[in-house]
Amino acid sequence: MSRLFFALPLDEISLPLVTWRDRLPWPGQGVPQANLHLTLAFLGEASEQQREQLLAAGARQHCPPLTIALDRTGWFPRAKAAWVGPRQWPNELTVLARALRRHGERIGLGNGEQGYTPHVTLSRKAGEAPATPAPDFLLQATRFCLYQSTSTPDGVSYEPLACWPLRPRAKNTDGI
Ligand code: 2AM
Repeated sequence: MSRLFFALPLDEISLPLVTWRDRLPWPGQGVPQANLHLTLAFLGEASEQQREQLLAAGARQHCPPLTIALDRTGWFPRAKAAWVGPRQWPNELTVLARALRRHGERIGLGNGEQGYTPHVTLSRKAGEAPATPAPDFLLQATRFCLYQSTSTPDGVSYEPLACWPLRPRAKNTDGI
C-alpha cells in the first residue's frame, strides 16, 4: 500500500516562499521547502493496482498550463495547517482537481470531501492563523504529479511517482 495524492509542484517559487515565511512571525512548524506543493486531490492508501490505475488516469488527463496568484493566507484550525493560497483561481484548476478526485473515487479512494480550497501548507501544528502581510507570489504551473507520501524517522517525505505536462486537449482538426 502507498499513501498517494495528486498535486502541483511549486518548482521555482518554493525557495522564495520559504524565505518569505521564515522572515515572518509565521505560526507553527515550517514545512521543509522540498515538501511544498499545492494539493489537487488527496487519495489516501492505495494498492499497487490502484496506483497503476491512477498513473494511467494521470497520463490521460488534459488541462492547460495554470497561472495561480498566491495572494492570501489562511488556516485550517482542525488540521492546524497555516497556508498561502489564491483569492481567485482559474476555473481550469477546479476542473482538474475535480477530475482527479473523481478518478480516485471511481476506484474507492479519497476522503469523501467535495469542496476544494487550493492552498500551499507552509506550516503544521499552527495554533493560530498567520497574521502577516498578504503574500504576492505567482505559481506558473506547467505540470502536475502523482506523489507518494512516506513517513521516515526524519519526518514525512513526498516523492513524485510520475509527472505530466499541463496541456490542453488537442483541437480536433478533422472538422468533426
Ligand atoms: P495539505 O495540503 O493541507 O497539507 C499529503 O499528505 C498531502 O495530502 C498534504 O498536502 C495534505 O494536505 C493532504 N492530505 C493529507 N491528509 C489528508 C486528508 N485526510 N484529507 C485531505 N487532504 C489530506
